[in-house]
Amino acid sequence: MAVRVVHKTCNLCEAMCGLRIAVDGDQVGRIEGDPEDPLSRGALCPKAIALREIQDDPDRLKQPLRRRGGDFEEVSWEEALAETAERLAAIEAHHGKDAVATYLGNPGAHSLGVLLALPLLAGVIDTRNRCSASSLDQNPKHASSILLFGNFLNIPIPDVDRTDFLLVLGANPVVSGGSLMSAPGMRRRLRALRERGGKLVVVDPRRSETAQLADQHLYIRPGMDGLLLAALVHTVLDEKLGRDSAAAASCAGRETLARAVAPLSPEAVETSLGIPAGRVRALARAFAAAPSAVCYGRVGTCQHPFGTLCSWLIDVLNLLTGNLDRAGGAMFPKPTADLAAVANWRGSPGHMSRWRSRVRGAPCFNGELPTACLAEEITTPGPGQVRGLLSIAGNPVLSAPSGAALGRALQELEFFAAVDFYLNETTRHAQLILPPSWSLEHDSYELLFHGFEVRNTARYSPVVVPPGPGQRDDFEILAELALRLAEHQQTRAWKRAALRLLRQRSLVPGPRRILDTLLRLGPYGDGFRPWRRGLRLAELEAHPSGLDLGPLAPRLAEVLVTVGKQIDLAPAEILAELRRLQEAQGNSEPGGLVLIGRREMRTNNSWLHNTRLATKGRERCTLQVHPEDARRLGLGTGARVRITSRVGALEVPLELSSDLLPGVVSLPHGWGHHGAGLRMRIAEAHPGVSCNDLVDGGVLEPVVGNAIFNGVPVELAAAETGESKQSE
Ligand SMILES: Nc1nc2c(c(=O)[nH]1)N[C@H]1C(S)=C(S)[C@@H](COP(=O)(O)OP(=O)(O)OC[C@H]3O[C@@H](n4cnc5c(=O)[nH]c(N)nc54)[C@H](O)[C@@H]3O)O[C@H]1N2
Ligand SMILES: Nc1nc2c(c(=O)[nH]1)N[C@H]1C(S)=C(S)[C@@H](COP(=O)(O)OP(=O)(O)OC[C@H]3O[C@@H](n4cnc5c(=O)[nH]c(N)nc54)[C@H](O)[C@@H]3O)O[C@H]1N2
Ligand code: SF4
Ligand SMILES: [Mo]
Repeated sequence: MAVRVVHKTCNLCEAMCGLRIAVDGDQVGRIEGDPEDPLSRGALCPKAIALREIQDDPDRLKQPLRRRGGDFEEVSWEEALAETAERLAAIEAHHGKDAVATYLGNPGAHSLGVLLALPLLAGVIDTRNRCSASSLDQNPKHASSILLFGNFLNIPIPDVDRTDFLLVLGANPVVSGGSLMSAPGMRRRLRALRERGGKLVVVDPRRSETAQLADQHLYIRPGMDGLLLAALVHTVLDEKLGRDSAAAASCAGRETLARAVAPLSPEAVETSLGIPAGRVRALARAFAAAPSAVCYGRVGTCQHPFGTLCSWLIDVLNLLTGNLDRAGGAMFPKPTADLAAVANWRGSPGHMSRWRSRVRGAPCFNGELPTACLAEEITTPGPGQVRGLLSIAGNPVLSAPSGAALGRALQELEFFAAVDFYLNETTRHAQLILPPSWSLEHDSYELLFHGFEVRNTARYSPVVVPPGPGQRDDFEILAELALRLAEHQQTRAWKRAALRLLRQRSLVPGPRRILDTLLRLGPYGDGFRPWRRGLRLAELEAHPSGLDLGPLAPRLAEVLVTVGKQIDLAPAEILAELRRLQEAQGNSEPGGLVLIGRREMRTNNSWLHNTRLATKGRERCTLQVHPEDARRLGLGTGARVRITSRVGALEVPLELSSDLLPGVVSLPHGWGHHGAGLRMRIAEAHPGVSCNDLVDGGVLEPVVGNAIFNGVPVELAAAETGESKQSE
């Protein structure tokens, strides 16, 4: 059979590289970057190969599994779906709505099927115990957008291709591919920035791969970014470095903000921050004076004790210097399917914490329970106790703080179903696993991430290889579950019958129809007016390399949905955080060792480890320690070290690295493939340890309840044994 080439957007990370995949029959062959993709222009990273490895992975589940004793048995889809709906409905009926929790993991945000089925599911699983990877990741960014612009999805994105000055805090886009800044080929883009005379400044406790490309790298002690950002904003206000702009004209509360940051001048914070005041002032002046500039912060400033404050100060620094909503600054993309507009239309543009968690009273931001609270909500008796869980595309046992404790809590659930194609550290605790087809086996569109890209583009991906017999995609599984749950909840016979008919006749529109509708109703669509030309799915299909919709253009006036279209520079939440920052500065103790994370090119959170790509060659799950610290502690090269935090202890191989700020050690997350009953043979042979067994889930960022993964106080000692060890 002739080899076909199928165009596909890589869905592994937010870079959304356009790929060309050679297919011979059902066999996936060569994978290369698509030079005609308007966003990625041929860029890709080594992880693209993993698409093929996962396609061919014999450990990937294709048939539902049901727990039987200590093992699993294959069951039919009918049995699996019927039982899942029945058990979840029974828990809800007996113990109330909040007794069922849900967890949505990161790949769900890349899955068209998951995203389109979520509103259906949310309609039937009406619980306060809804969790997701967002509270491990970007909720502080959403909070900043709610506070400033009124909608959690309108996030200003660095216009990296046109800026003259990029200030990066707590992100390593050269390796991560960029996040809330879809910008494939970041290395090339940053080189282009410097070639056109622009400047790159990186603030990071580690000389990261991005810092290595920078004009200036400022080392920062983890958790100190609030001080730096407040001092920058202070300097801009104090020295009147701001610039007029339409955005600045919409602001209220400037004087209150100036008063709130007054005690946080570069001079006042110098000792705690560890960066000379003169350098901070010089940075503020250079940033403000650049023809265009943009400050960008990601997980390093979100998984942070002051995550919301940092994210907000970053947006405000851009705003005050006239860099919000203008070319080369921070801009709002205009996606084909405008989910922010849909959220406005549905009356759900996002909200700050409206209630607190049952057990510890943590803030539940934007309708979600912090994932770090899930374990205690399962194990603590009382009204509202979680007894059932539906997890979709997530592996929180490895990805959430105090992951080992969550693993133990999952065993106490009355019922747990997971929609996932791996039998991993989380799903092994489920009673039922419902495996969806893999990304290459269904069509796709990055519904969410086109809203966060550095250029407006759109690319639809068709099926690359057909799914095997009986396989179902995420949408089919979740929509069916939603309908079955609705049937159980219905007390009227005729409504139950109507729902059954809908389900049995497959009358619910599928992802293609819904996507087409979203496109037609979106900013480039025909609005269903026959006399108008406009974007439809058919047009995307006619452009397999994607459509170029042009560079980002100003649209603040259009996206702003705050009262009176005003931007409040002094919201109560932020003023309180500035006071807390000031107090924390007074109490800051001179540091012992602290732990930070690390992402590496060949891994993606916890779930690419069952590939040769992620596991061949040198060991990646190592603890990096600065040579000075190692010498002081008497730890030699090649040694194994015991690392202890307040909540756990691990033994790991040591790797010396002078890229770290002394006093900071680094361990990647997503490893730790130990435990009975896993079905990931390659990962199990290269298990590593889970750094989240050291991260303390008891301490959360107070505004949105985000997890704090970095800056964990730890102690090191020579290991007692020769093997990587992890408590179960
Ligand atoms: N210490 C530390 N911990 C962290 C982080 C950190 O920086 N440091 N980062 C955090 C961040 S940013 C994130 S986003 C989270 C990620 O946390 P999670 O999303 O909970 O974890 P993942 O490892 O991404 O697991 C994804 C799961 O989805 C499954 N999957 C993959 N594709 C699909 C699909 O198409 N459909 C379905 N149904 N399932 C699929 C995989 O098999 C895997 O089990 O981790 C967080 N944890
Ligand atoms: N290869 C690979 N790519 C990925 C992923 C992956 O696991 N592997 N995960 C994907 C996901 S889910 C996400 S959310 C994105 C994240 O993408 P990024 O936000 O770029 O994430 P990281 O690469 O972890 O970069 C965070 C940086 O913050 C630094 N840091 C840690 N603590 C602090 C601090 O207190 N202050 C400052 N200023 N810096 C600090 C770290 O040293 C690190 O360099 O990456 C995505 N892409
Ligand atoms: S950077 Fe790598 S993982 Fe991310 S989309 Fe591109 S090819 Fe895929
Ligand atoms: Mo993430």
